[in-house]
Amino acid sequence: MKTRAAVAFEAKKPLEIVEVDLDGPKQGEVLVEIMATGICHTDAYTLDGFDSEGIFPSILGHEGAGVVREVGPGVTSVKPGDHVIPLYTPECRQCKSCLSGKTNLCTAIRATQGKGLMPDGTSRFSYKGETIFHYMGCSTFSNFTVLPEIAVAKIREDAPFKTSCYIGCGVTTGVGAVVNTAKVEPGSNVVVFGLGGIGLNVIQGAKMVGANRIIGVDINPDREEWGRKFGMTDFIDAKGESFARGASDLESRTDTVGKSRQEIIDEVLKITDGGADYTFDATGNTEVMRTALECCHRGWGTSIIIGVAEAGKEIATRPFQLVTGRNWRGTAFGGAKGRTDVPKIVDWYMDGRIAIDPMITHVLKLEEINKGFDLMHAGESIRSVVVY
Ligand code: NAD
Ligand code: AHE
Ligand code: ZN
Repeated sequence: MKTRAAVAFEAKKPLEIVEVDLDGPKQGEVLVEIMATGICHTDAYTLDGFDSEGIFPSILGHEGAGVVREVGPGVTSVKPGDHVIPLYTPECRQCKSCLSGKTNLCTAIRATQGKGLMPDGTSRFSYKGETIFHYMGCSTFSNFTVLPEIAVAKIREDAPFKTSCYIGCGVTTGVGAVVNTAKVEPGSNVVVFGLGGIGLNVIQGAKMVGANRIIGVDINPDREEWGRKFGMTDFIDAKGESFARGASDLESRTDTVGKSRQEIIDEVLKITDGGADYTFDATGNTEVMRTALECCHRGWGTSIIIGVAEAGKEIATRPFQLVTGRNWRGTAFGGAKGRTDVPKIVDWYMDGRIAIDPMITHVLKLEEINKGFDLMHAGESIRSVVVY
């Protein structure tokens, strides 16, 4: 079949809207009509050439919601008409990782997924006879896409696509980092670095579990108002007055201007009487990751890395930070087991336990998708969503 898609033909070039060819679902696969997709910073990071797994030409997008239109042979868990959220972290319930009960990082199809291919080693997408690669196993920037059955979560039919697509990454990642990975206890002091599409969800997760002080840190002062809407109690303006509106991402990813790491650490230590119980990096900046670790309370504080760092970047700290009881951990997809946990998070949203609607700041047509990336880079959007 033919489908409209925004194709990333090359790194660092705008997406192009074209009609691509899509082969139907094979054994264990489903065809999904994507109704809406969010634009996550990880899509921008791959498009900008920072992803060591980035492959072009490809169809990006991994934060979608849609309807199953066709199933391939052997598919038993979903049927045409079911509403689903694609999962970049699948849940096969059979691999060593799934059976361990210790991780959400299902390994059943990770190797082919990282190469932009379906589990049988081929792509379903092509354009003028040339292969177009899948992305994160999802490719939600295509109106129709093919996914393995183990990479879709069936959700309730009354959940709106326009907002529930955000559960496909940002909401689950942020809230899940608090609930599943850190397991933040009521009364804890929490610091969140980066108050964007992910960080604001960390804040609302921390509020939901009854955290005490919830401190937000950002280089964009406009994010103070956003953080307070979702439960932030204190804000640290990391860049002070030197933040230039419209600064490029790369520029904003350095901390050479504005507050020093030590100044930020000192402020956190003062507010929390010695350090935070939990800190979260939602920036992808390795210097910020270090600051986040060093803001933790001696003896027990835990820092969770959510942000995805550019290829080649490494984290560093004095080993003494860990010797003296700080913990450094990371999380992918908020530690959520997709097929099991995503329908529950949709319920939390529909029951009003978590908010999504106010974070969808821009609704775009597929033809306007590049504007979504521009808004993100300019710090003007929280989440842009493309509605097909
Ligand atoms: P975003 O662009 O919406 O938000 C990033 C925020 O960080 C912005 O508010 C920006 O002003 C702020 N920021 C940038 N540099 C900073 C600095 N030096 N100090 C303080 N704040 C700074 O991005 P997002 O969609 O929220 O994604 C955030 C990060 O999380 C990205 O790296 C993304 O790739 C990653 N991510 C990881 C997972 C996962 O499963 N681990 C899932 C989704 C996204
Ligand atoms: N491809 C990158 C790593 C990218 C990465 O860490 N992705 C996160 C999800 S970000 C969603 O917005 C993730 O789930 N990682 C676990 C995994 O298996 O990919 C690189 O560095 O090569
Ligand atoms: Zn994402």
